[in-house]
Amino acid sequence: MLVAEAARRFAAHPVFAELCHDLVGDDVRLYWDQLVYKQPEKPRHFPWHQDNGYTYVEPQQYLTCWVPLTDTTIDNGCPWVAPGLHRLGDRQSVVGELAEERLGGLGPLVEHRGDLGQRSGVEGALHEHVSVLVEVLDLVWPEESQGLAFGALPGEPLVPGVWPRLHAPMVGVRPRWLPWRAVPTLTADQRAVWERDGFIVVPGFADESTCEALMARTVAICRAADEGRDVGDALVLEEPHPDPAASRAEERVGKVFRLHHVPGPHADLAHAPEVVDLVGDLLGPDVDCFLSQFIFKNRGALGQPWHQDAWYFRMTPSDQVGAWLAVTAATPDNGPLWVVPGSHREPIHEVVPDRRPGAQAGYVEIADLGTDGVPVLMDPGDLLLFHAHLVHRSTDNTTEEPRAAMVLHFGAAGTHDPAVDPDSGVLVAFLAELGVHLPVPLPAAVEAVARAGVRNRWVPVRRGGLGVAAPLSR
Ligand SMILES: O=C(O)CCC(=O)C(=O)O
Repeated sequence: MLVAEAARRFAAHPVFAELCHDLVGDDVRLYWDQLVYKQPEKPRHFPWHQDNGYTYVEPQQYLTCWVPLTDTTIDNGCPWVAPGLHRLGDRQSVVGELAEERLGGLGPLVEHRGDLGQRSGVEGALHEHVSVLVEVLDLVWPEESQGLAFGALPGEPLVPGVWPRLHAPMVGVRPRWLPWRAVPTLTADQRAVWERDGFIVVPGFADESTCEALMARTVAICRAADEGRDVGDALVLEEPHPDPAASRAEERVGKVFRLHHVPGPHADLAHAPEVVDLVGDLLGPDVDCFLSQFIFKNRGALGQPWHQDAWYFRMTPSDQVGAWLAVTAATPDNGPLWVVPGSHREPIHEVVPDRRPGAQAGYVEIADLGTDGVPVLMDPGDLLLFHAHLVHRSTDNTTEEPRAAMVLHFGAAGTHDPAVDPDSGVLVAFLAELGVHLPVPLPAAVEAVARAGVRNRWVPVRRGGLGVAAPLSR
């Protein structure tokens, strides 16, 4: 699993994570993997056994996922199981005997295969992965079907929602628990640039299909909202002055918020190991995503004036990280971001309200900045990571085509966010600082609306240095 990328993706498939969460617990690691290849006409009988007889893991709380890569029949060596004997504990030496005696025989697993597959949804979800897996595994371990075993790590507290940890196969009789990472994280150069400038650009970060999926789902949400259909928790914000010639719903939308906890491409991006590991390098082992917005900047739309995200966030600590993914190109004329390198070391600036006709409600501006900053021109798929104190803006879109970006904001778990503080007094004071004055005492209905806000959920994406699985569509 550590060697082959396709094998790693296979083992990290959300279907396994979901099954593990349901059957083992929340903090589940992959501790063993093996390919078993049964050569034709070379019978290799594996006697009755219990896997825990081989693992020496405490607690004996684990799940083996046995995935057939070829059709599995009685004649070609399918697994056989003794139903119910899992309740008898560790009886390795007598399991065969007990099965014969108490159950009147043992059934082959093959009889249940289709039904089990259908019930758990495994078959469909894995279908696309199997061919690539077979191909890669042929190269890596030409001799050996695929078995994966997942278990809780002994002696560690259970943390909700943690991905399986992948580690090397057992050495001797004791498993070695090794943390595993899907992709390289920040290089020394990137870290140095981050320290110096407060932002880094990762070219070619996301592929075309990721950008297309983000765009397609957001367009679908805009159209559904426009037709009065249910869009779940997503919040669609119209442009204050849309182009009068705009015909499609998405051409009248400025931003769509609250996407990172809804199963789909936005949440997948927020949980992607590539994103989470990079951001985790900056924020530590326990990271949450607290804000998501898809920004359309349609023909003629205004940009956002100079500001620091920390002004809007008011969090403690205030070192959040923004991830701005270019879904379309960001060109000099279509309203790219502009940044002031090094400004992440500055405190939060004073601001004045943005009074331009057509500006989004609530925009503020750092007036008299005294610098022009630099534009960040990007190709589709490029990623900008930036510090919450970095002074930045975006300019107007003077082209005919929309400029689009998917923006996620991450913070260290445990950060104090006044927007979600249970004390309504804190919420009222926070909103007052942003210029939104609510009545005190706060009526329940007003509080509910204020709490919905644009950021209403802190969603774990990394715990203990490991990625947390994205929510699955049911
Ligand atoms: O993408 C834009 O036009 C502005 C985004 C921005 O400044 C922000 O998310 O803080």
